[in-house]
Amino acid sequence: MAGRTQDPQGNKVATGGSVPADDAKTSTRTKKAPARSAGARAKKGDTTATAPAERRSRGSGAKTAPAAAKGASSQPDAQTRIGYYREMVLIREFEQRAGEMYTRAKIGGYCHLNLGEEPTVVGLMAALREKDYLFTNYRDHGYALARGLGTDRVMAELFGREGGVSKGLGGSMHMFDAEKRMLGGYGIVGGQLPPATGAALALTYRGKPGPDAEAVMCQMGDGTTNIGAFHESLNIAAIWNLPIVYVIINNGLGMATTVESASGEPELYKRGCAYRIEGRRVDGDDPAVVRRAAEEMLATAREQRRPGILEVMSHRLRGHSVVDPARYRSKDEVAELKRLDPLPAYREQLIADGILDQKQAEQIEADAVTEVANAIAFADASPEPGPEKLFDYTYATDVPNAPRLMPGDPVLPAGWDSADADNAYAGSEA
Ligand SMILES: Cc1ncc(C[n+]2csc(CCOP(=O)(O)OP(=O)(O)O)c2C)c(N)n1
Ligand SMILES: [Mg+2]
Repeated sequence: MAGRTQDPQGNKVATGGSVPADDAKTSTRTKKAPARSAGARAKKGDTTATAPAERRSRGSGAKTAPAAAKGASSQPDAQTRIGYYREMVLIREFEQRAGEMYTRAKIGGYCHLNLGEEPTVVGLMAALREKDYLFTNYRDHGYALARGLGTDRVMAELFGREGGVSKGLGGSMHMFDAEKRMLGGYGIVGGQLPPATGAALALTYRGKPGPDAEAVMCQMGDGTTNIGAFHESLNIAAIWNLPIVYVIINNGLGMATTVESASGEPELYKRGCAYRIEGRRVDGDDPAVVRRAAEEMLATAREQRRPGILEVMSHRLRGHSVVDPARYRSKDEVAELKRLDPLPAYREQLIADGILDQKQAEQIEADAVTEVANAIAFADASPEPGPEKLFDYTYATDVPNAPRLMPGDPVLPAGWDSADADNAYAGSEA
């Protein structure tokens, strides 16, 4: 059913695009024509999520994402919340220093930061189990850190050094670690969706559904929902019952373009309606709310092999990338974003709840400063990959291409000798 509901913890959430045929029809019928103007956006945002206990003001058409229902009713224990704060502060410090390192020309190429999205990132990564698989877009530093790839190795990747997670050959947009099951880091908008969907298909060959089954999380931005690969992937996931959760980080903007001006259905969690994929929208400022919602959708993926869409309402505090001064934002919008910054709010809440005192909070912040400074020193000391490394990681296997194999088939025939690879390749071209 599209409409209002609560999660098992009593947090208000919005849902849409459910599985039963009749409900799917109803939800399509009841949808209104989308508002197009910036002025209408704030009004529309107010009507999306379900009667929240507390609602954030969004000013007059600020280029910020509309708020989702706040879910503050049940919180995890003190240590977990302190742990969330520690992770969020580390990502914040990492991203700020990454921006600085870019201006010092230590980092080249593209560089997109997770500033403002820290609670969303931390909540999502807390929901993901070690054996699950993660695919993300180019705004991937925070995910790599929270997935445990290591501050040193992530910073070294930004610096393009051998000590980086992708041996310095990927850079900011291509964080990858097969052991941690973080399978990228994709620079093409929507590029992560088909391989993530394929990974979910592979899981159906590898094991049976159940509470311990593996699942895939595929993160993307709001703008990505207008790419063809989004719709193709959703359709495949629906008809083949794939264990995948598509997570849409709605930060209100794709570069400088608002969701409302780019999307026929700006309530993005409903965009699975056409494929009968359940969608849910949650507040991205609280890691516990994000975690619970993601865990529930992952459980459905594991146990019932049903895909899901989780829309997380978040903020992009700065420009699209570090070189974007975001001049399209008015002074009021910038001030509003500062007010919406979820990190100081989380800190204040922990102090108000008696979980943290000022001194402890400062210690957590000082620890992050030290850890990131050490990571910068590590990255600086790490050697650059020489040109001889250029082709070392181009192919995953000894064979250049294997388009006809199905998941589970052996890549190499029995008795294959890697010394034959060049001959075979030369032969295939002849
Ligand atoms: C296929 C393709 N088209 C355009 C671009 C240029 N581009 C890079 S990011 C971006 C906006 C994506 O916005 P969104 O999906 O909301 O993600 P966000 O940057 O907000 O995290 C665009 C258009 C691209 N990288 N790939
Ligand atoms: Mg966006």
